[in-house]
Amino acid sequence: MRKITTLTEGWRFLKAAIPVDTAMAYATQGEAVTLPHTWNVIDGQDGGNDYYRGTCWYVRELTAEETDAERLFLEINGAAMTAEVYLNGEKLARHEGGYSTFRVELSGHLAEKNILAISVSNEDNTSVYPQKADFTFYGGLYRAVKLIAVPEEHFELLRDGTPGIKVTPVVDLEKKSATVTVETWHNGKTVDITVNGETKTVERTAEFVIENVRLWDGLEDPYLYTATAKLPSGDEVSTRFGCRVFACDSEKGFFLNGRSYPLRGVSRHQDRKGKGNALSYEDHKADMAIIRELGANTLRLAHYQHAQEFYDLCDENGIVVWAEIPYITMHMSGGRENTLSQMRELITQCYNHPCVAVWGLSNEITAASAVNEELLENHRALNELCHRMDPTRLTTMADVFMLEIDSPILEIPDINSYNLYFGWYLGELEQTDEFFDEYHAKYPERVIGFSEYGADANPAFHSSRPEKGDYTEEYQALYHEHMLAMIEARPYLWATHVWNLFDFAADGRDEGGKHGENQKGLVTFDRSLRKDAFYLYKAAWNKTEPFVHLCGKRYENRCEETTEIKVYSNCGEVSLYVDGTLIGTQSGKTVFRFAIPLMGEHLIRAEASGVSDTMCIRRVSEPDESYIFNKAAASVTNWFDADEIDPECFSINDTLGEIRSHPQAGAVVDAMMAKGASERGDVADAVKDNPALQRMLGRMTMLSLLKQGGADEESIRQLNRILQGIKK
Ligand code: GCB
Repeated sequence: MRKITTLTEGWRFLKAAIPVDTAMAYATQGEAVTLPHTWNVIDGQDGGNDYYRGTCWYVRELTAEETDAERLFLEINGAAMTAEVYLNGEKLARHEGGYSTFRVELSGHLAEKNILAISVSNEDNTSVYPQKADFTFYGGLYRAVKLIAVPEEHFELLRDGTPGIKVTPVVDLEKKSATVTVETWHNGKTVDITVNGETKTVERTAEFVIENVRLWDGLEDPYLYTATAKLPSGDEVSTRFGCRVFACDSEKGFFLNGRSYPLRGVSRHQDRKGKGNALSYEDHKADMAIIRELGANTLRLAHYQHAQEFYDLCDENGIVVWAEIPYITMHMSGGRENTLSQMRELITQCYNHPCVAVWGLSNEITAASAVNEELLENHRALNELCHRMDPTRLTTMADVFMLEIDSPILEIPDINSYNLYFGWYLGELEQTDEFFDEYHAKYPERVIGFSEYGADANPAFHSSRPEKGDYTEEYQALYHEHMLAMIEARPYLWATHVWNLFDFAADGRDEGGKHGENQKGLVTFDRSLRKDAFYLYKAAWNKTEPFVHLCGKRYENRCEETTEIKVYSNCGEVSLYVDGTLIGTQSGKTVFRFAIPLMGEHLIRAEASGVSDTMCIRRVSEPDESYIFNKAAASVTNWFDADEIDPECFSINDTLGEIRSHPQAGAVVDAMMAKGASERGDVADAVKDNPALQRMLGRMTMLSLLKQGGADEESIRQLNRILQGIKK
């Protein structure tokens, strides 16, 4: 018999790096908290990059009833980022890594009265990942803490947080059968293992054959089997598993159970507004409901191991998962062992989940590190570890856009993926298309995916002329319309993941009208508002029932004589009514556009296959200032009318590449850029020395480069005047 007690109540919390003896004295005083808990719920979400990163204590008395066991283990499902466990002042364990489960044996150290004290630290250091990344590293005991009481004879609990049971199903699609190997770890002699109604008594490992196997078949039928193992002592473990076949093809993309199954979905960060990473099961379920509504069939669970409950939800809902460790942005010479231990734990703890398709080795690791032998060796070691522990799954990596496609690091994982933000941080939307076309043409035999893309949007901001960098809901929607079409035209992309499903905390950010948030989410941080771009993907992916969405509901006050009404729908035909009158009916796919004259206040209704959506908009004489984030940049849009610019001469509308191909015009911009570079130091050097980046910059217009660099109106006008004086 195994008894599990979740230690929710009774904790005292102390935000101070004090010695254990002092901390223990707080077992009955100090701030009372319940778990899950993070100390960065406010300061980690409000901007300024000033959240508390240090050591805190969680102290609790254990009752006699709680400690009554033959063998007693403490299970911690998430202690961010490092933790030390003390019982009655004696240090029993240290764990490094904030996202995985670990266990500590308490039996043998118990006394009459027992005080458990756990110090947790999210202080910066040079050996535990993550240290540099675009999200808040919340500190705390932010998942469950449990006591597990087991008999003397029991399943293994200590090694890398193992579930004690490992199930490997191998499916024969032709024979419609699966061979299921169940391995167990325990200190007994024999074990009874049961799968699908059949029980075998073995020492450790048993093999079963399931005929007429019901497959775990993605969204359509994510069927789960259960394997149970029981020792004579009564200790029992069980796990669900799924029988499925994943495969990747460099031309045809991803395959599930022998059929083409393009993976199209989103990434998820786990945190929430007002809660940080201290989530309830209800929170996880609510996230999954949004994912189902969207119609995504894959999730990249970024950038670390997520809660077991969430992988369970992915199993149950047929979502194919990319799982990864937080080896991110910057390689640390002292962090090699930590990358390996976090990967060991990830695989040990997530192995049985049928949803997991790939192990991600790292994310944008060359953003702040050179590709040198040390980095390559670390990746080879991780890759080998994955293959050794799990020959059934592929490894992958999320590459930063400026990583050269012929870099040797791309040859390490089984398949690859790029994070590209053309059309947001840098460059134009179409450069994404060009990037993949070039890659695929150069390496037709390599499997490539699109692991991140997105644009920030604050749903308070709106524009009829959306532009990169304006943070409007409309630009985000346009950006994703482009990407959706780009993806649909490239079936070889094995997986694509929008960055991100939800806005999330990045305390170092301060932009787009919000402090401390990355606003690339399709849904707001508190999950209360779906931005228009959410419905674009819903229209493309969710086939369950007809739906229609009117874009621009929050963009009520408009100035223009004729305004565009955009409708997203999964139906083939959409009708638009203005003030009750039918304006038009259009056939098409996903995006439907109507132009309507704006006179006063209008009630707009879109209708398709028996469903409808309505909104109200009105004509105003002056632009509504509350819709504009960057008032200075917004005025730039219309500076130059077409007739103001002489097309025979250079202008800021030409690309940097075109301008540089002319000696005189090139000298002008080079001089200007050299001045900018001397002000920027190492960043500029990194740009100068990076040929991939140089090529990309060459394709951008001078105007977009200047705006991106934050140039003011007068210097842009001045440069344009000079360029207009130079004949092409
Ligand atoms: C990336 C990172 C991700 C960031 C994202 C962004 O490439 O992998 O962690 O949040 O870009 O929004 O800049």
